[in-house]
Amino acid sequence: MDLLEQIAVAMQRGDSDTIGQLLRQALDNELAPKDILDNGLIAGMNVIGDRYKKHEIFLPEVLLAAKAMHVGMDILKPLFLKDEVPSRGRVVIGTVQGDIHDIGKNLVAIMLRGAGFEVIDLGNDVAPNKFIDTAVERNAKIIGMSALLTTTMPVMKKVIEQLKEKGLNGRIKTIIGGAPLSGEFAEHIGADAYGYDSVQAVDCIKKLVSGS
Ligand code: B1M
Repeated sequence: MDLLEQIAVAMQRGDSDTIGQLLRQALDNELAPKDILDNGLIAGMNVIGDRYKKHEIFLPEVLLAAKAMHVGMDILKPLFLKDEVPSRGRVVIGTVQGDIHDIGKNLVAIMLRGAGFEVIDLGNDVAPNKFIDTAVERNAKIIGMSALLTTTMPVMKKVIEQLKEKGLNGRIKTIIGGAPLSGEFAEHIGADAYGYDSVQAVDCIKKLVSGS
């Protein structure tokens, strides 16, 4: 089994100690941080998601995997931030109301900071008006929303409707992302962009900011 596979397996076991050891070993072996993230940590988490769906594992195992993911992200985070450049603009980001899944949102925030954006992270379970009030107060041009539950996806629509009601759509652009979402859903609710993953999210936000 290669190192990335070992990382994915340790993720599935929720074994934070082994994750720490394997990640340091992978970095010593000069594996790319993005490769470790995608093909180690996220690959392992995807298996957890599938097994949870099939009722082969239960919430405690998912929680352990989430903890291991945080340990891994803490190790990789400085490596994504090292190329920091002067601010490209301000982004308000959060996981929508009713939803506490924040691993993907945190990854997007890390990548955005690494690409030179100033990120105001509102955390999870964020009410629609909190996104808008913060963006207005802090003069942010972008609101980024994450949702992992199908039941919380409609909250994104509420934010976009409230922006329209306040005459702010156009001035403040929106991007949405999260496992159950799609470009079609983004179009349906009138979001300005949809990010499939953290890398695509950064590309989309660069385009939104530059107006292209
Ligand atoms: Co829960 N959970 N969970 N969970 N969980 C899912 C989402 C689920 C699909 C599992 C399953 O059934 N297979 C399912 C949702 C089903 C549905 O809605 N149809 C589910 C459920 C049901 C629940 C609970 C309701 C369980 C319960 O209590 N009975 C509960 C909900 C609590 C709540 O939110 N109110 C719950 C709780 C939890 C934990 C707390 C245990 C934990 C979260 C810990 C945390 O986030 N701090 C957890 C986890 C870990 C998962 C799975 C297994 C993994 C999610 C994850 O972190 N993936 C998940 C299964 C799955 O998604 N397949 C599942 C890794 C992460 C890197 O990917 O978040 O998709 P992701 O982010 C990606 C992209 O989506 C994108 O970029 C990221 C990087 O590539 N992206 C964006 C994300 N946000 C973006 C924003 C952007 C752009 C791109 O622009 C702004």
